Amino acid sequence: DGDEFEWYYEARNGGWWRYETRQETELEAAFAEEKDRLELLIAGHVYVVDLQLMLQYRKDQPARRRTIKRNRCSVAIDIKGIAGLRIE
Ligand code: V3L
Repeated sequence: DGDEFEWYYEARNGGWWRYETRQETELEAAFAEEKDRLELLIAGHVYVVDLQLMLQYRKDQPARRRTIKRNRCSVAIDIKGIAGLRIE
């Protein structure tokens, strides 16, 4: 299905991590609703995802940001794994 999208956050040393499926669904819904931002609970911490600037950061550590990407499934990118679980 060429109209499906996947969501990624950047790896610190190059490449991309895919968000877990449930969070991808939340991200896609927020994007469709044209929300400016949403909050996700990740490993017990609240993260802010800014859909205007397309970045995420832990709410209490806003300087440690990661770029995010909404990627069409048919477009190949350098994927390291999903939510910290390595592929390969
Ligand atoms: N989903 C899952 N875990 C996350 C996410 C997310 N959206 N955002 C941050 N973490 P920070 P390298 C990542 C984890 O940004 O060295 C990867 O998933 C984050 O996990 O400083 O970048 C890997 O597991 C990190 O463990 O707030 O390639 C790991 O980093 C922790 O939250 C190493 O990946 C702090 O991230």
